[in-house]
Amino acid sequence: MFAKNNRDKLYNLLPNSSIAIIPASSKALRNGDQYYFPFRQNSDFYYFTCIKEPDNLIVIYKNNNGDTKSLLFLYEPSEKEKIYDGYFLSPQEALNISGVDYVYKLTDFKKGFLEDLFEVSNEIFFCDNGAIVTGELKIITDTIKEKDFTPLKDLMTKIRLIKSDEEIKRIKKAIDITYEAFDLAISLIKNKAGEREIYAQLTAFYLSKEKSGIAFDPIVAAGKNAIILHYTKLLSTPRDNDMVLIDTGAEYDMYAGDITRVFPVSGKFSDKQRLVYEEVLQIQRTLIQEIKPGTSIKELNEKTLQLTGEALVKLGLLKKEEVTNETAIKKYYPHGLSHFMGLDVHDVGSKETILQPGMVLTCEPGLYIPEWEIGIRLEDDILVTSNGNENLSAHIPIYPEEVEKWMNVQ
Ligand SMILES: [Mn+2]
Repeated sequence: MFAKNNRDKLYNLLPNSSIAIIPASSKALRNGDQYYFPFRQNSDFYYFTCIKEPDNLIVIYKNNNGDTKSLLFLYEPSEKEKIYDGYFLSPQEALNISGVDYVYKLTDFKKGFLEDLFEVSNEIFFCDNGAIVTGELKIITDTIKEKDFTPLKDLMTKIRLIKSDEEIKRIKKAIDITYEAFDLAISLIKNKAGEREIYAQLTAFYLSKEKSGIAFDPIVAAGKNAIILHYTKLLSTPRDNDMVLIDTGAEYDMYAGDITRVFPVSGKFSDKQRLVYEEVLQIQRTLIQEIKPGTSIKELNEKTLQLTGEALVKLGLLKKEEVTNETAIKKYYPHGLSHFMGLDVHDVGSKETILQPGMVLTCEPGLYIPEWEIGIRLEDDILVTSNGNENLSAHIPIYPEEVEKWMNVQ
């Protein structure tokens, strides 16, 4: 069972006589009495419980003999909330979903027995991951923060970095849904849809699929808008000679996909577009091969800078003597190559993390050339394996002739 297996991973790392406290998120107020929708559970809390409802909390405990227990504290709705919002998990349902040892009411948290746990514990780990907490849950977390606690972050990172088969399955599913969304985007581009319509249709598509959602706000950028890395204005309509950059990902059962493709509106890249595209693609292909156990994102970044410098010289944008000039390169490539992905699209782990089998990261070089009004980024999702890697999004066309064919068969 997913949540139980994850708790076991934490049990293995917790010292004897310690407790770990992981709060869920609360709903985030948008304006007036309206909340941001859809609600998205805090990733760490979900990981240990499989519970997607807000305002709960889990305590994971290991005593001095190494015996372990998990205690879920469940939010109890008011009568008014029951009338307006209807569905809330019953203690039995919460027990079935999470497989924890005990379920209590959230309001029970302060009633003494936890104080006892604090007393017999040598160390309190608290998961302060920046999630929004309000009401009773905020009162509780504020109380914990007054105590002498160790952030759970380092243990959390260790555990979440290595994906289980189930997690990889979900990421693959998210990638497949994203692939379908690109099909939809192509048909919209061909029908002269604007950025906003493409964006709206992508998000609607993700939300319409079972167990699926939006991993992050899609980036849909036509022509020179693609130079803005996280373009969100969505005010343009692609012109016939433009390319459209789409950086998007579905979320499937809480796990993210994150893919970028670039499409020529006319169905055929111009010579100049193709020239830049081939350079980015070549860098991406080379760097994918470098992803394997033992290296790090930091090392991959260095290699990317080197190749990007060489590409820029080839394109005549940098002088030969600037080929290793980081500032000059960064003008056309101002971001990093990779980030880890999983429950969060930018998942736990750092540039210094040494890659190990089971880690999943993106590979996304790019070139952004304001003077040519061209922005290209190509992004795949890569699973590190014992003998190298597996490109989980290898089935989504990326070679220019494949992309042109993809656009022309639809
Ligand atoms: Mn990405």
